[in-house]
Amino acid sequence: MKFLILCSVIAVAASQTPQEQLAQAFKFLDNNQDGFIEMSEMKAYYNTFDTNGDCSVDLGEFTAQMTGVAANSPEARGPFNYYDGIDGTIDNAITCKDVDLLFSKMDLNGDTKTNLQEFDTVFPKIQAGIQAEIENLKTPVGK
Ligand SMILES: [Ca+2]
Ligand SMILES: [Ca+2]
Ligand SMILES: [Ca+2]
Repeated sequence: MKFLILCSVIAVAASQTPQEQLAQAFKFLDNNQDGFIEMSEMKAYYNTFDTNGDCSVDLGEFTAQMTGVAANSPEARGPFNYYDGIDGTIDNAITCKDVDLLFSKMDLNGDTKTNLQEFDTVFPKIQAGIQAEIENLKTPVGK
């Protein structure tokens, strides 16, 4: 369940509706259950990946949180590439900057909190972005 957001495309149960997935993901990230996802809560989640605390999560740290997914499979690489590239550079690291930018993507009205309505708007886009990365990786090079 740890990897719910970062690997949302593969982690969620197929039996759930998109709305259920969304509500579950929101509830998971809203650690203190006050109805808002705060930066501190995003950081806490990020820190479960960034186990050595250097503000950089590499593919190894990322996939260490996944079960049943090969480290270099499209299903692992796709979400990694998506989050890695949020700051506009693919440097094989999901950095604190990527997370900051992910959070500002979610906080549409800029009040430093993400409510369910904002999450409802942004989460499907994140999922679509990840899906696109996975499809991209599955397409043979040179096509
Ligand atoms: Ca909260
Ligand atoms: Ca990066
Ligand atoms: Ca907000």
